[in-house]
Amino acid sequence: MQPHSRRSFGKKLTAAALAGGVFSEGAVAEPQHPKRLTFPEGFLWGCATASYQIEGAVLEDGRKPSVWDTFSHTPGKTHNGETGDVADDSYHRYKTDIQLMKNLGVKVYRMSVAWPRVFPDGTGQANEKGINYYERVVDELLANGIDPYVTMYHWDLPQAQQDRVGGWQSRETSKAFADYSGFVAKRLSDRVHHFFTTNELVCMTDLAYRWGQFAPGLKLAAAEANQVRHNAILGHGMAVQAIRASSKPGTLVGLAENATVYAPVFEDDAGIAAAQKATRHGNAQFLTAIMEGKYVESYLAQEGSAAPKVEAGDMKIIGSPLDFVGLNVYTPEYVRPDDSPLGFAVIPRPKSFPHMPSPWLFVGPEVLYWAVRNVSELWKPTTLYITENGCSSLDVLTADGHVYDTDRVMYLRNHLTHLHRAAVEGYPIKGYFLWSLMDNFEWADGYTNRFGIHYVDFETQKRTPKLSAEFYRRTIAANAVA
Ligand code: PNW
Repeated sequence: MQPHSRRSFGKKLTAAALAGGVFSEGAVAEPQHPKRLTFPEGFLWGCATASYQIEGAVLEDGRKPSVWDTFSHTPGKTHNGETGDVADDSYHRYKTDIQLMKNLGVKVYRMSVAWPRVFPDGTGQANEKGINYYERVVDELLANGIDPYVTMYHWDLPQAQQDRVGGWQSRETSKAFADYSGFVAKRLSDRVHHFFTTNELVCMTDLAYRWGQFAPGLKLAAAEANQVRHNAILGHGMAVQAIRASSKPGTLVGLAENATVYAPVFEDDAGIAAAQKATRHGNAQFLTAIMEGKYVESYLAQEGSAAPKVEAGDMKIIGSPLDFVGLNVYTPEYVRPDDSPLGFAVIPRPKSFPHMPSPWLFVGPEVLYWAVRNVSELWKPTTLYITENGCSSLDVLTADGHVYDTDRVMYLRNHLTHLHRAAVEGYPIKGYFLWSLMDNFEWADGYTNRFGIHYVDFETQKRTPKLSAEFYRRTIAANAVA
């Protein structure tokens, strides 16, 4: 290779970008890079989305409202009153969206099923047209060589279920969720081999029923909110059993959980032990209870008289063995060992800690390594997936029709570098689902915070691959950080 002056190198790059070279779909000469960060053979690269965030078509084919329809239509709940009424219109454009993935070379896709399409009233009569839609999506994915991984609950609870029994405030909802999940598994498990029960327990319980930020927007007291948490993990366990009971042999079940990730500020034995203690205690109400089939003492002591009421047999259901654990990973907490009874202290975040436009999305790429390592060492799951990772960015479509999201490329490269470390150290991490395939309805933030690697013009529904899509395409092609 000829040596370049800084200036001529810069010029060349710009010229290539303007000629479309950076985004070209044709063959790209891959540099032979002897020190590439190569992933284990067969590592699965995918993208993730969720029903209410992309589908739109909220009144079509028998779908009835979910709590998110009601919430987003309530003044003051979402940015500018934005809703998922249309979103990415993926209900009609799913074939286009599957082609976006085919162009990337992804082998797996994490999607969710909208409960109110399948059981518009939460329970009772199934809606054939609703389940038929997911059958069409699954068939189209398979025809394009993409394996669907299906989430049963990505927060679109049927409004009727909320109205009838108070949603997750009642164990009636845990039971209804299991029935719905069993039905979906029965209909799809001839073609879908991986199911996730719940997505992000803290968001579907605390954010929705305790802090009022997500649908249904309630602000319950601690004891009632802890019962919501309990009903949610019970629903997860019941769904695991229902899916197993009604699916074809070989169907695998897990969940997609955004457990709080604790990274040791210093990586020595004491720091690593502190991170594990923090992981177990800090996730006691969700992942720890699920992995251990019990509430750890420190959680029960902390909650005191507000601790959840547990019926006989609940913890066994909650602890139903899983085939894999999915982790949604965004942001770390830093810990150090100390002499307190818990044995660790969380270090307060300094004001200047860098974050992406979503104010909660602090950038600490080692989060991916510690997510995998802490969970692996504590509970020894046989298979882990990263079921979400990615970032928001203030993307701008330039006059030349491109989105130069070098900030997202930076974010992804650094996170994948740390995931690579976990993979080569032998932890059982088998795949990565990037959040998200395309810009979509970002819950209470509406359409402001874009998480996609494809830019979506929400007026025209045009999808444009961002620079990060090309980064991901190259990463997948090389099975190495691009
Ligand atoms: C996850 N927080 O949500 C969800 O699973 C996705 O649906 C979502 O679009 C994505 O991450 C990006 O936000 C979260 O406030 C929402 O800490 C909020 C938080 C975390 C995750």
